[in-house]
Amino acid sequence: MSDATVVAKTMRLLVLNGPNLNLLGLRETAIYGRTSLASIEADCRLHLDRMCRPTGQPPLIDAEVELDFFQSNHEGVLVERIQQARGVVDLIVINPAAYTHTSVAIRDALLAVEIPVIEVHLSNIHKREPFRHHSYISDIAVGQIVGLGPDGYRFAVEAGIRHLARLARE
Ligand code: CA2
Repeated sequence: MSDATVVAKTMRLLVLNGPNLNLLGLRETAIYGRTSLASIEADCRLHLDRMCRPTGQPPLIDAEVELDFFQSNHEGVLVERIQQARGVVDLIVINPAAYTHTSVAIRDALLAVEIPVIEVHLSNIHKREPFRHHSYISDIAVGQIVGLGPDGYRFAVEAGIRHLARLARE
């Protein structure tokens, strides 16, 4: 184990996905690509496994990581899932999809549970229509990852773990 190795308790991450992301890989592939949400989840799990158990080098983290993926097309269901996370989830990665640009309810729920948030978008919302430039989440998030396609989720999960590790060291 090297100095860079982080020793921490179990880290519990929740990856939330908003409306229509269940259609990923099936429709609008020119914008959102051909990768399904199930593949994105599998990729995140594989990446986590490599972070925890790399071959031939010390692990980046020496902790158990629990990863929960959840998608809903309904604002209230997402709000309830966020509320349930209070006290049992350490960090939320969220792609609120269209609710990014409309939902004060999701913003308020994230603020209420006091869980750090990383916002992720497949497309670069800042290069798209003006109505997508504003996010109700970005100013309450630890950070925002946009425009990197499915890889953005893997980066967000890794960034989340590094953020929790920094908090644990403080
Ligand atoms: O780029 C992103 O990740 C978005 O959050 C995707 C949302 C969009 O409203 C945001 O402005 C940016 C749309 C998700 C819709 O996903 C679909 C996937 C396949 C087919 C149709 C829609």
